[in-house]
Amino acid sequence: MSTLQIIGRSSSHFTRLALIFAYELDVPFEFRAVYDMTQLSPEIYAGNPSLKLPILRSENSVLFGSQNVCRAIADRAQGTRRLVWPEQLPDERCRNAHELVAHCMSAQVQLIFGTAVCKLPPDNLYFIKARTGFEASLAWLDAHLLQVLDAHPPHELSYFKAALFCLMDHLHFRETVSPKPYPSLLRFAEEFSLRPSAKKTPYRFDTPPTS
Ligand SMILES: N[C@@H](CCC(=O)N[C@@H](CS)C(=O)NCC(=O)O)C(=O)O
Repeated sequence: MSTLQIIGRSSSHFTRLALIFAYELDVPFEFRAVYDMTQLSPEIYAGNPSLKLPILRSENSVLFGSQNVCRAIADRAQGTRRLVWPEQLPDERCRNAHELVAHCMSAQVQLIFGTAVCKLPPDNLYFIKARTGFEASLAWLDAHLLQVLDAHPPHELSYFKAALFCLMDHLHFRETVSPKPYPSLLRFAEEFSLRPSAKKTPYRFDTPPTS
């Protein structure tokens, strides 16, 4: 295999984060879609035993998880674009913000997989608690966003910002909690959506080729 492969779904916010890094850093790749997330065989997920996406596959390695994938893409980049990783964010507010974005992304998966895919009752405490924590985390992020953005060191691409964009845009694509009560987050996402990497990666459901 000569080309780097990103294995994921065009409808997935974790996958989009990897795709945005690849486009921003001009790293060539081939996209391989996983069509059915109810499958239980790790081979469907490029050998990822957690049965999760995305995965980055090259000739001699397989990497699991969006942050690993983004870092490996950055390692292959030729250019000199300045990046900011979570550990380079300078204070506790920023670190909490990163944690809450990661939490919200996982809560979004929990709600979609539990209620939309598996048709479990949304009024179960398991989902009510997930939704409550999700909304409170978004409210916290909305209240602190400007300070977190201001605290970023100079950069062209921030993992935190790319992840927050993928999360916020996903709330329009798959309804779990409403994005409307969070004006700062909405404004931020609208601005990020103008980047070519965001325009190239709109959420959509992949359809298997017909033979
Ligand atoms: N920690 C992982 C989480 C990945 C994740 O939850 N991906 C979702 C797709 S957006 C998934 O695989 N969902 C299927 C499931 O939870 O069964 C990462 O950062 O990549």
